[in-house]
Amino acid sequence: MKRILVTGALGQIGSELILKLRNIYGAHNVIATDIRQNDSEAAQSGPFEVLDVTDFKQMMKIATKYQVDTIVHLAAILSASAEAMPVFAWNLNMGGLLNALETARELKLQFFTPSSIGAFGPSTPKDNTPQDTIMRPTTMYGVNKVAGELLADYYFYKYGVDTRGLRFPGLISHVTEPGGGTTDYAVDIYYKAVQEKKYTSYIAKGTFMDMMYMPDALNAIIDLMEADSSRLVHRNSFNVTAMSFDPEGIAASIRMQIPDFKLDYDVDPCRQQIAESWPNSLDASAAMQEWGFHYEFDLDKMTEDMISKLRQKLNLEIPKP
Ligand code: NAD
Ligand code: AKB
Repeated sequence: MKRILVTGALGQIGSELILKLRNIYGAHNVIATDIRQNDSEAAQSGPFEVLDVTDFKQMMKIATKYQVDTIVHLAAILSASAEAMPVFAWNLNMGGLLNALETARELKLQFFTPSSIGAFGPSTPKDNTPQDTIMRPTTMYGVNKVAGELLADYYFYKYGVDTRGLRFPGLISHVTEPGGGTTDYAVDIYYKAVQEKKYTSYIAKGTFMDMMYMPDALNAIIDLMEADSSRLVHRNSFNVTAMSFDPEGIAASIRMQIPDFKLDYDVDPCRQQIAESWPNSLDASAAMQEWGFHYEFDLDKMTEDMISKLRQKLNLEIPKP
């Protein structure tokens, strides 16, 4: 990667990935694009272009203008929103992906896009879910992700495009709030914990899902993209994970920092059904073996960092011991 075009760059992942890529590869070598513009650091700290990923001509124009050698395709809608707008989700998630792959094929670019634990379904083995296993998702988001993994593999085998991907679990971060996902509760809970010392979970007690802290997710993207291509047996997409917990588990971790934190439940049937169709925990050994995947943050280390960063961000007083 030397000159990188990022789509959907103002979202939860992109707004942090852009800054990290600019630190490593140089600000002018990372072209942030999104369908909207704002005054965030990601939009202001280097080249930015408005790009709707469903517009192939515009994508080609921007990629050619900046002579990029890599495309990181992030623009998509997430699981809960996709379930509410399935046709819109198909058109954006698949149409945008096809345009990004075609751009990579025509301009001979390296290519990255994230898949998700959403690619798995109720018939997938739930615990220590293998890299290669049954994938019959029951959500539109999951259908998009499985089809996307296959399509990216197809572009590698058919056209030699250097496609790579990660099956991300729920990502937890403090810079940009997530939107439209099923795992968003695991971010919301920290905001409510520092502000109100209580949280009402829309995910039920006992529902385990994989999660990862954003710094580890960003490192995983860069490590995979920089990995020796000849070592990659699985390209699209690698299981990666750093932790698995249910709402009680994250609440217990928060209580180590905020002892009087209270958790109750008002379960949302739609997001609960999605969560129940996903694995409890993933096996990430293929990623470890093929390109050295590792993570730094377990649940308690992430909780400590999230709470401290959110208190700074929200200008909240740090309680005296
Ligand atoms: P996000 O919803 O936070 O950001 C998506 C961005 O895409 C937004 O800034 C939005 O403005 C932009 N966008 C929407 N429609 C667009 C269009 N037509 N053209 C261009 N941009 C458009 O999403 P995210 O969490 O940053 O996720 C990025 C990718 O990572 C997605 O493919 C998602 O499925 C995947 N993923 C995310 C997570 C997670 O927990 N965040 C987990 C697994 C996989
Ligand atoms: C979602 O909940 O939709 C995302 C994901 C795990 O893909 N966070």
